[in-house]
Amino acid sequence: MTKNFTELVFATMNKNKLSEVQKMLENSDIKVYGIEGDFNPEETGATFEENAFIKAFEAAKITNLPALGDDSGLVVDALDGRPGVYSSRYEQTDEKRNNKLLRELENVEPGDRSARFVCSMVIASPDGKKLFSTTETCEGEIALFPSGRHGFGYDPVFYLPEKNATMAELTMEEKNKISHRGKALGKTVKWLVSGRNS
Ligand code: ITT
Repeated sequence: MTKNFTELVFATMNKNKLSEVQKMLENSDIKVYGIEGDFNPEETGATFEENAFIKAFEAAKITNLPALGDDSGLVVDALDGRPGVYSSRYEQTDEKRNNKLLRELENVEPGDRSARFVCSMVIASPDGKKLFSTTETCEGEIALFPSGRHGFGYDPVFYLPEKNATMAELTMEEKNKISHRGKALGKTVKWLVSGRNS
Protein backbone atom coordinates (compact mmCIF):
# COMPACT_ATOMS: atom_id res chain seq x y z
CA MET A 1 0.00 0.00 0.00
CA THR A 2 1.23 3.47 -0.81
CA LYS A 3 1.10 6.02 1.96
CA ASN A 4 0.23 8.80 -0.44
CA PHE A 5 -3.46 8.53 0.29
CA THR A 6 -5.60 11.60 0.72
CA GLU A 7 -8.64 9.96 2.29
CA LEU A 8 -8.83 8.40 5.71
CA VAL A 9 -11.57 6.91 7.82
CA PHE A 10 -11.48 8.15 11.40
CA ALA A 11 -12.24 5.20 13.70
CA THR A 12 -14.17 7.12 16.33
CA MET A 13 -17.71 7.53 17.59
CA ASN A 14 -16.67 10.73 19.38
CA LYS A 15 -18.06 13.62 17.31
CA ASN A 16 -15.90 16.13 19.18
CA LYS A 17 -12.70 14.32 18.18
CA LEU A 18 -13.95 14.16 14.59
CA SER A 19 -14.74 17.86 14.40
CA GLU A 20 -11.40 18.85 15.97
CA VAL A 21 -9.52 16.76 13.41
CA GLN A 22 -11.67 17.96 10.49
CA LYS A 23 -11.10 21.58 11.61
CA MET A 24 -7.33 21.04 11.69
CA LEU A 25 -7.40 19.58 8.18
CA GLU A 26 -9.89 21.96 6.58
CA ASN A 27 -7.24 23.75 4.54
CA SER A 28 -5.35 20.62 3.53
CA ASP A 29 -6.08 18.15 0.75
CA ILE A 30 -6.55 15.31 3.23
CA LYS A 31 -10.16 14.27 3.76
CA VAL A 32 -11.19 12.57 6.98
CA TYR A 33 -14.48 10.69 7.08
CA GLY A 34 -16.39 9.60 10.15
CA ILE A 35 -17.50 6.02 10.48
CA GLU A 36 -21.15 5.13 9.89
CA GLY A 37 -23.33 3.21 12.30
CA ASP A 38 -22.37 1.61 15.55
CA PHE A 39 -18.64 1.26 16.08
CA ASN A 40 -17.46 0.16 19.47
CA PRO A 41 -14.51 -2.25 19.43
CA GLU A 42 -13.48 -3.52 22.83
CA GLU A 43 -10.56 -1.45 24.08
CA THR A 44 -8.55 -4.27 25.62
CA GLY A 45 -5.10 -2.67 25.23
CA ALA A 46 -2.90 -1.76 28.17
CA THR A 47 -1.67 1.42 26.46
CA PHE A 48 -3.17 4.29 24.47
CA GLU A 49 -1.22 3.09 21.43
CA GLU A 50 -2.56 -0.46 21.63
CA ASN A 51 -6.14 0.80 21.87
CA ALA A 52 -5.63 3.26 19.00
CA PHE A 53 -4.45 0.34 16.86
CA ILE A 54 -7.46 -1.81 17.87
CA LYS A 55 -9.83 0.98 16.72
CA ALA A 56 -7.89 1.74 13.52
CA PHE A 57 -7.62 -1.91 12.43
CA GLU A 58 -11.31 -2.59 13.16
CA ALA A 59 -12.40 0.42 11.06
CA ALA A 60 -9.96 -0.46 8.27
CA LYS A 61 -11.37 -4.02 8.12
CA ILE A 62 -14.97 -2.76 7.97
CA THR A 63 -14.36 -0.10 5.33
CA ASN A 64 -11.46 -1.66 3.43
CA LEU A 65 -9.72 1.72 3.62
CA PRO A 66 -6.75 2.89 5.70
CA ALA A 67 -8.09 4.12 9.01
CA LEU A 68 -6.96 6.45 11.76
CA GLY A 69 -7.51 5.47 15.39
CA ASP A 70 -7.26 7.93 18.28
CA ASP A 71 -7.06 6.74 21.85
CA SER A 72 -6.71 9.51 24.34
CA GLY A 73 -7.22 10.31 27.97
CA LEU A 74 -6.11 12.03 31.10
CA VAL A 75 -3.17 10.92 33.26
CA VAL A 76 -3.18 12.39 36.79
CA ASP A 77 0.05 12.07 38.79
CA ALA A 78 -1.61 12.22 42.23
CA LEU A 79 -3.79 9.26 41.15
CA ASP A 80 -0.80 7.19 39.98
CA GLY A 81 -1.74 7.81 36.36
CA ARG A 82 -5.48 7.18 36.59
CA PRO A 83 -7.88 7.43 34.86
CA GLY A 84 -5.42 6.85 31.97
CA VAL A 85 -6.64 4.33 29.39
CA TYR A 86 -9.85 4.07 31.42
CA SER A 87 -10.66 7.79 30.97
CA SER A 88 -13.90 7.17 29.06
CA ARG A 89 -14.90 4.33 31.43
CA TYR A 90 -14.14 6.31 34.65
CA GLU A 91 -17.81 7.37 34.89
CA GLN A 92 -20.77 7.49 32.52
CA THR A 93 -20.99 11.16 31.50
CA ASP A 94 -18.52 14.03 31.16
CA GLU A 95 -20.11 15.80 34.11
CA LYS A 96 -19.91 12.72 36.35
CA ARG A 97 -16.32 12.04 35.26
CA ASN A 98 -15.26 15.60 36.11
CA ASN A 99 -17.07 15.57 39.47
CA LYS A 100 -15.52 12.23 40.42
CA LEU A 101 -12.06 13.53 39.50
CA LEU A 102 -12.50 16.68 41.61
CA ARG A 103 -13.76 14.54 44.52
CA GLU A 104 -10.77 12.20 44.27
CA LEU A 105 -8.44 15.21 44.38
CA GLU A 106 -10.33 17.00 47.16
CA ASN A 107 -7.40 16.87 49.59
CA VAL A 108 -4.63 17.36 47.04
CA GLU A 109 -2.85 20.72 47.24
CA PRO A 110 -2.70 23.01 44.16
CA GLY A 111 1.04 22.29 43.70
CA ASP A 112 0.43 18.52 43.51
CA ARG A 113 -2.31 18.44 40.87
CA SER A 114 -0.13 17.94 37.77
CA ALA A 115 -1.69 15.99 34.90
CA ARG A 116 -1.42 15.49 31.18
CA PHE A 117 -3.67 14.73 28.27
CA VAL A 118 -2.26 11.93 26.10
CA CYS A 119 -3.24 11.13 22.53
CA SER A 120 -2.06 8.16 20.49
CA MET A 121 -2.86 8.14 16.80
CA VAL A 122 -2.35 5.04 14.72
CA ILE A 123 -3.00 4.43 11.03
CA ALA A 124 -3.78 0.82 10.14
CA SER A 125 -4.36 -0.91 6.84
CA PRO A 126 -7.23 -3.36 6.17
CA ASP A 127 -4.73 -6.25 6.33
CA GLY A 128 -3.74 -5.31 9.85
CA LYS A 129 -0.46 -3.45 9.31
CA LYS A 130 0.39 -0.60 11.65
CA LEU A 131 1.45 1.96 9.06
CA PHE A 132 2.09 4.85 11.43
CA SER A 133 1.91 5.63 15.11
CA THR A 134 2.59 8.61 17.34
CA THR A 135 1.88 9.55 20.96
CA GLU A 136 1.77 13.17 22.11
CA THR A 137 0.98 14.92 25.40
CA CYS A 138 -0.26 18.26 26.72
CA GLU A 139 0.85 19.18 30.26
CA GLY A 140 -1.38 20.94 32.77
CA GLU A 141 -3.02 20.70 36.19
CA ILE A 142 -6.40 19.64 37.52
CA ALA A 143 -8.32 22.79 38.42
CA LEU A 144 -10.10 23.22 41.76
CA PHE A 145 -13.46 23.62 40.01
CA PRO A 146 -14.75 23.30 36.41
CA SER A 147 -14.71 26.35 34.16
CA GLY A 148 -15.39 27.10 30.48
CA ARG A 149 -17.93 26.02 27.87
CA HIS A 150 -15.78 25.03 24.87
CA GLY A 151 -14.23 21.65 24.10
CA PHE A 152 -15.46 18.41 25.63
CA GLY A 153 -14.67 15.73 28.17
CA TYR A 154 -12.19 16.75 30.85
CA ASP A 155 -11.49 20.18 29.27
CA PRO A 156 -13.35 22.21 31.97
CA VAL A 157 -11.13 20.78 34.75
CA PHE A 158 -7.83 20.86 32.83
CA TYR A 159 -5.96 24.04 33.74
CA LEU A 160 -3.11 25.38 31.60
CA PRO A 161 -0.86 27.62 33.75
CA GLU A 162 0.80 29.31 30.75
CA LYS A 163 -2.63 30.35 29.41
CA ASN A 164 -4.13 31.04 32.84
CA ALA A 165 -7.22 29.26 31.54
CA THR A 166 -8.80 25.84 31.43
CA MET A 167 -8.84 24.00 28.11
CA ALA A 168 -12.60 24.65 27.96
CA GLU A 169 -11.96 28.41 28.11
CA LEU A 170 -9.98 28.26 24.84
CA THR A 171 -11.55 28.35 21.39
CA MET A 172 -11.22 25.22 19.28
CA GLU A 173 -8.51 26.95 17.20
CA GLU A 174 -6.53 27.84 20.35
CA LYS A 175 -6.95 24.33 21.77
CA ASN A 176 -5.88 22.64 18.54
CA LYS A 177 -2.59 24.59 18.51
CA ILE A 178 -1.44 23.21 21.86
CA SER A 179 -3.43 20.06 22.52
CA HIS A 180 -2.28 16.44 22.64
CA ARG A 181 -4.57 15.75 19.64
CA GLY A 182 -3.34 18.80 17.72
CA LYS A 183 0.29 17.73 18.17
CA ALA A 184 -0.43 14.09 17.29
CA LEU A 185 -2.35 15.12 14.19
CA GLY A 186 0.52 17.44 13.17
CA LYS A 187 2.91 14.44 13.21
CA THR A 188 0.33 12.27 11.41
CA VAL A 189 -0.20 14.80 8.63
CA LYS A 190 3.55 15.25 8.22
CA TRP A 191 3.83 11.50 7.70
CA LEU A 192 0.83 11.45 5.34
CA VAL A 193 2.19 14.16 3.06
CA SER A 194 5.86 13.15 3.12
CA GLY A 195 6.56 11.15 0.04
CA ARG A 196 3.92 12.91 -2.01
CA ASN A 197 5.32 14.11 -5.32
CA SER A 198 8.45 12.10 -4.74
P1 ITT B 1 -13.76 6.66 20.57
O1 ITT B 1 -13.19 5.51 21.38
O2 ITT B 1 -14.96 6.27 19.75
O3 ITT B 1 -12.72 7.39 19.77
P2 ITT B 1 -14.10 7.91 23.19
O4 ITT B 1 -14.69 9.22 23.60
O5 ITT B 1 -14.58 6.67 23.91
O6 ITT B 1 -14.34 7.76 21.61
P3 ITT B 1 -11.43 7.32 24.14
O7 ITT B 1 -11.72 5.87 24.34
O8 ITT B 1 -10.14 7.71 23.48
O9 ITT B 1 -12.56 8.02 23.25
O10 ITT B 1 -11.58 8.03 25.55
C1 ITT B 1 -11.11 9.29 25.73
C2 ITT B 1 -11.59 9.85 27.07
O11 ITT B 1 -10.76 10.96 27.38
C3 ITT B 1 -13.02 10.40 26.97
O12 ITT B 1 -13.64 10.35 28.24
C4 ITT B 1 -12.81 11.83 26.53
O13 ITT B 1 -13.83 12.68 26.94
C5 ITT B 1 -11.46 12.17 27.19
N1 ITT B 1 -10.70 13.04 26.28
C6 ITT B 1 -10.00 12.67 25.17
N2 ITT B 1 -9.52 13.74 24.54
C7 ITT B 1 -9.93 14.82 25.25
C8 ITT B 1 -9.80 16.20 25.08
O14 ITT B 1 -9.16 16.71 24.03
N3 ITT B 1 -10.35 17.00 25.99
C9 ITT B 1 -11.03 16.50 27.03
N4 ITT B 1 -11.23 15.21 27.26
C10 ITT B 1 -10.69 14.36 26.37
